[in-house]
Amino acid sequence: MINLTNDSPNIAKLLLVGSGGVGKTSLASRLVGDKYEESPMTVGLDISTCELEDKEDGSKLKIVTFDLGGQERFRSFQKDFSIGSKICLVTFDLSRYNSLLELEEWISFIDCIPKEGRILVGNKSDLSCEVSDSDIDEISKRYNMPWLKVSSKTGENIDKLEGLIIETIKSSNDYSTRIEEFLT
Ligand SMILES: Nc1nc2c(ncn2[C@@H]2O[C@H](COP(=O)(O)OP(=O)(O)OP(=O)(O)O)[C@@H](O)[C@H]2O)c(=O)[nH]1
Ligand SMILES: [Mg+2]
Repeated sequence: MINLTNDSPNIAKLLLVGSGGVGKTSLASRLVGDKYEESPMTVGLDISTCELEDKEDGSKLKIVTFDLGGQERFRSFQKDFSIGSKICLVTFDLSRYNSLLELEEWISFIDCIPKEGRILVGNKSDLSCEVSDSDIDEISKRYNMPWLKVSSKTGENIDKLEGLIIETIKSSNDYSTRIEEFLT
């Protein structure tokens, strides 16, 4: 286990993947600035940074979010940006069943990310759900990912997601990556 101190230089790269419109950029805004605002479709990639606090010991963890545009036409150059991530939010839209099925493709895409660093996130829990808990459970078991239902709009379960992100990163043996390595 890694002991994170308040002046820890450690940075974790967090990748957000999932189909277009599932709410990845909205989720990143919640994590980064605890806010919800309409954002245009992501053209390829958005990068932002934030600090998450470990509620257990008060230590801070710097996170660089790599939010990939969900549209197919960006896929050819996005692969390089996913390299070096130790954690990935595999995101779908709870109000759109197809977005869960489309995760197959995204899971192949993130084959370079350690299996223990993947979290399945169902977004838009404030809307009426097309996806049942047993549907999510099936995917979760198939790919061995923990799962959470959240709403970027209302903020529901975002604190739980932050806790899970910190826990996942802290239990990884090698999560520190120099920022220059992200951008090469
Ligand atoms: N009701 C509701 N709407 C949401 C939520 N999160 C995002 N949205 C809406 O869903 C739409 C798409 O959100 P984005 O965050 O842009 O989706 P994205 O996954 O980043 O889309 P791409 O950049 O095209 O891949 C926007 O109109 C958001 O306002 C949520 O939790 N609840
Ligand atoms: Mg986006």
